[in-house]
Amino acid sequence: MRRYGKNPDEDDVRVRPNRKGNRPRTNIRPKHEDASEGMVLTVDRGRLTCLVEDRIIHAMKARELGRKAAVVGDRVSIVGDLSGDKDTLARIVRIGARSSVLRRTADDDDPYERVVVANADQLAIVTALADPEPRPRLIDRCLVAAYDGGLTPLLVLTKSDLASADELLEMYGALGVPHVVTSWEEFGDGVAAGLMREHLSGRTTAFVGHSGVGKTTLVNALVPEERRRSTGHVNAVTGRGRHTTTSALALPLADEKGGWVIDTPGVRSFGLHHVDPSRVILAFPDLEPGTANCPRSCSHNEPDCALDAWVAEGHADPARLYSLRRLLSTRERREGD
Ligand SMILES: Nc1nc2c(ncn2[C@@H]2O[C@H](COP(=O)(O)OP(=O)(O)OP(=O)(O)O)[C@@H](O)[C@H]2O)c(=O)[nH]1
Ligand SMILES: [Mg+2]
Ligand SMILES: [Zn+2]
Repeated sequence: MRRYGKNPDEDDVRVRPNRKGNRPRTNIRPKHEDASEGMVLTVDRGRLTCLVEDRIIHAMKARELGRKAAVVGDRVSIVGDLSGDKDTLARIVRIGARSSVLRRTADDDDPYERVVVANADQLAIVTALADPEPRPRLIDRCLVAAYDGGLTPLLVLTKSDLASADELLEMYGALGVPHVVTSWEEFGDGVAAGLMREHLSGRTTAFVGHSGVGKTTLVNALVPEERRRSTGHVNAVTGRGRHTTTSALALPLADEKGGWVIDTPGVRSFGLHHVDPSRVILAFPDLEPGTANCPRSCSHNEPDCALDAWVAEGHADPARLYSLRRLLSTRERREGD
C-alpha cells in the first residue's frame, strides 16, 4: 500500500491508468471503421487469400494482431487495397469471434495446439475403405476433435469400388454418426454427389483424413471447376508424382442454400493434447446425465466413474458407453495401434 508517495515509480504506476481512464484498449488503437468484412479461404506462409464480397483479395496480418493467427474459415476485417489486383496486399486488422474451432496437436505430448479451421459446423472424416487401409484409431481421434471443437461429425467412406464398408459401419453404428459411402464411379452418375449435397448444403464442412483417402477428389467433384479456378487452387506434386494438398482451402458449394467445403492436407496423426473429456461427453446427451455422480474431474474412463451404474440401471445403451470409452481412450493409446 502506498502511504507517502515518495517513490516516483510507484506514483507513475498509479497515475497512468487514471489519465487514460478505464477505456478498453481497442479505443487507443486505430478503429478501422472503414474495414471490409471477408472470409479467409487459404493461408500460405503468412499470405492469406480472402473473399471480400465477390473478389479474391490477397492479404497479410496487420502487426497489431500480434501473435493471433487467422486460419481458413475465419471472418476477418480487412483494410488497404481491396481491388484484388495482382501484386496488391491488403491488411487483416481484426479476426471475428469464432463459432467453432477444429484444433489438433502434432502428437498427444505436444502442448502446442494449432487451429486447423475456424467456423466450420461439420467435420467430414474421410477414410478410404482400401488404399490406404482404414485406420479406426484415426477416425476415433477425429471424432473426439469434432466433439471437442463443437463440430458435427460426418463419416465419409471412400473407394467403395475397392472394398466393402460393412465392417467399419458396424463399428461406428452405436455412435450414430451419419455416414456416406462413395466411390468415384458413383460420383459419375451423381448418386453420391446428391447424397453429399444432402449433408453439405448450407453448411461449412471441413474434410480431414489420412493422405490419399480421396478428400480432394471428393471436393473437386462437389465444386464446379470454374469456382475452383477463381480461388486459385493449386495442388503440389509429391516426390512420387502424386498430387497432394499442401494447405487448407475453402471452396464455395454451388448450391442454392450456399455452403462451403474445406479441403485440408492429409494428416498422419491427430494429437489430442488439448481435449477436455467434459466437452466430449456433451456429444453424448444420453449418457451425460449419468455423470452427475462422478468423482470430480472424472475422466469417465476410470473405476469410480458413475456411468457404469447408470448404464447398468438401464438408463442408456451399453454400446454407447463402450463407444464413448473407446473414444476417450484414444488419448491413452499410441496412434498407429
Ligand atoms: N479406386 C478409387 N480411387 C480413388 C477414389 N477417389 C480417389 N481415388 C484416388 O486416390 C488417390 C488420392 O486421392 P486424393 O483426392 O488426392 O486424396 P487426398 O485425400 O486429397 O490426399 P492428400 O491431399 O495427400 O491428403 C488418387 O490417385 C485418386 O485418383 C475412389 O473412389 N476409388
Ligand atoms: Mg488432397
Ligand atoms: Zn465419470
